Amino acid sequence: MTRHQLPVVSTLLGLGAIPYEHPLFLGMGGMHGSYASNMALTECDLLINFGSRFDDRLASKPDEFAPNAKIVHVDIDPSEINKIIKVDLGIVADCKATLEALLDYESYSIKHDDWLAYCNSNKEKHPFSYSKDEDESFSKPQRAIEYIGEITDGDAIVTTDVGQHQMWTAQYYPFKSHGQLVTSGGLGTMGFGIPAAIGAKLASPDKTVVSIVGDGGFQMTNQEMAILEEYGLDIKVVLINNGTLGMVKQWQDKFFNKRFSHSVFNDQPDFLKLAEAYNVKGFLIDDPTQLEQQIDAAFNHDGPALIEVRISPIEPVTPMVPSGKANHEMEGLS
Ligand SMILES: Cc1ncc(C[n+]2csc(CCOP(=O)(O)OP(=O)(O)O)c2C)c(N)n1
Repeated sequence: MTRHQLPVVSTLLGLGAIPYEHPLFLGMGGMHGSYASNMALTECDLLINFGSRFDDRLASKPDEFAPNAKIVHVDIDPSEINKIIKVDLGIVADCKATLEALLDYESYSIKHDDWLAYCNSNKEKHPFSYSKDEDESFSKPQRAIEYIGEITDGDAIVTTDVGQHQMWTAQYYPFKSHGQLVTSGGLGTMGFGIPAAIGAKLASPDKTVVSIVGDGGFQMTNQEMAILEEYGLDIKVVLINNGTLGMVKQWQDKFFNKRFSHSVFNDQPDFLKLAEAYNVKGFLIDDPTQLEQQIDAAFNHDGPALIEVRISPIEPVTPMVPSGKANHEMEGLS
């Protein structure tokens, strides 16, 4: 990418393949992707897809996906080629080998300074951003994740459940290398975060392992906290508590006439007591002014911790390409 100065858009599962801070990285594309990524997908004249399957979160409206582009699709699985997007060139191959082979094209050169400048200007035009709550009674999930990114220097292994917190993690944690984000992608496995973090910590005991989970998903596998004590695993579980099945509620709000069916928890257990029962130290963040301080305390604690971050039940993930719309039809841009 660097040699040919090609801007890069990532899918959820590809995050980290190129560091967030890399000047050629435009961000995640698709439904909750960045403006710069979605405009690049929409306006590029050559798109080379390495190993992603054009799923409905990236190509919500296949007929209008990358409408101006010649499309090349490199994938190890022949059944992926021409499955969702008809491509101009399909290459059934190992992506790494294909990328290495491309390095041989020393003499290949294209001039696209204007295109690069345009892509970069889009990064500045609409970066991911969030506003402060007007009454300031809730913490911002984006800030919590951004801050965890700062104190872990973007170097932690981060696992998630499924939902809004997963998308905020994708948007705000500054991943540096591939494999750092462990999330279930298209399988949409709620409750994946803590078990995945256990596996990650056992495999990489020297890494900081953070599990960012929703209050819905947490209630599916929180009993796995027993393993943290049993195996002495220092994992920080960050529970983004909006008192709702947030992603479902966001869709009900936007597309289903605000019929909040079965998506709001009227009662919740005391999550900190639950953690205590498993000998996991609990930290409650119910005052946004204490956010950084409490996160510091939890990360400085020698042992597993549950950090419950209380956020607004109506905080949406933005921007958003509504289901069935083309990528340039993002809503909620800052
Ligand atoms: C087992 C399972 N049931 C239902 C869903 C559909 N689903 C996707 S996101 C979501 C809400 C998740 O809520 P929560 O864990 O609180 O996370 P939030 O969206 O609030 O961050 C649901 C129910 C799913 N992916 N998996």
